[in-house]
Amino acid sequence: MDQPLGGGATAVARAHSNIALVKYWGKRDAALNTPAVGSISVTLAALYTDTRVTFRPDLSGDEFWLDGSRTDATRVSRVLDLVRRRAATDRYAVVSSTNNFPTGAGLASSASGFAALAVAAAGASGLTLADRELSILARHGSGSAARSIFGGFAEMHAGVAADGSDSYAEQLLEPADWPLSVAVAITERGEKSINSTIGMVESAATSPYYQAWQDSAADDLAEMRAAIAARDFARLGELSEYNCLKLHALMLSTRPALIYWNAATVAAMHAVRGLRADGVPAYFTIDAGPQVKVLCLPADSAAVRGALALVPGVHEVRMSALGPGAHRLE
Ligand code: 2P0
Repeated sequence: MDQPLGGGATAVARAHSNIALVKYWGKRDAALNTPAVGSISVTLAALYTDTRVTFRPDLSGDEFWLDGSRTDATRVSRVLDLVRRRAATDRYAVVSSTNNFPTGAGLASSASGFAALAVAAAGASGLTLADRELSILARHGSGSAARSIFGGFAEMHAGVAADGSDSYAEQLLEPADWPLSVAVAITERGEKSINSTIGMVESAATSPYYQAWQDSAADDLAEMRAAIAARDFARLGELSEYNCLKLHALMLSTRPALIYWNAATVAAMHAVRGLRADGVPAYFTIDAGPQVKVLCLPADSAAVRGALALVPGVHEVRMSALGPGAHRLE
């Protein structure tokens, strides 16, 4: 089947992926897709999604094309339904997205994807939405996408409101306020085995550590905010590793177990600890997938990249600076 051409109201947007330093895992309300805990992330310049949205009068449903293949549009329609209600239109849309990195492999394609969708859909429907409203809209697609509306450092608030109106992200720092580098060690190119949306529901239902995960989130968020405000890289890095390993302890204690690591993931973690032993401040973090992201200072980028490239099973190392927020491309 050929991808249909435009002919309606169109907008194109780019949003960058992000990685959480204090992580989101667990939902407060599944229907509103509000998180159980807040999170803090950095937006990555090197990884992004471009999305075109065209609302057309001749469609009987939404169409979603991802990297040129027709894909299930259920989650995309959840976001588009909110845009249609606000814009008072009943037109369906053709959505076409391309990622400049492997989809679904733990590189946060849902974060950049739904942030780009929120901005493009609002634009194509003629709505002018504030960043906070765009963040809420993106959250309905994917919790982590709420953070990708913003560049640099962003914090997602879990919120307490029953309608989800206080569950959005905000910017903490612009990228230029504290330039950091992130190395992404790709240890597997295929799709991950357990999707995060399902995995986090299983953790909440079965892990004896889930309550402790929720109870300790506020302390981690407060400490991370303080580390960012003080530009204290060692504190930021140490806390990122701690929060990451705490998340993976929660995943490992889920029944059935969520084991996202492969052998190269573990080898890369040891390589990062080896760098630190040699005096290079570098810290890892890992999401719901086997890739290892390493935070470092720009001056140490080459040393970090070189060390990761030598790890058996690492296919590729991509370097990234901190990136901008989601924006229109026209
Ligand atoms: C995060 N992750 O904070 C955490 C760390 C993965 C591990 O957000 O169900 O794809 O779409 O809201 O955003 C992955 O979860 O989940 C995620 P949904 P999402 O980045």
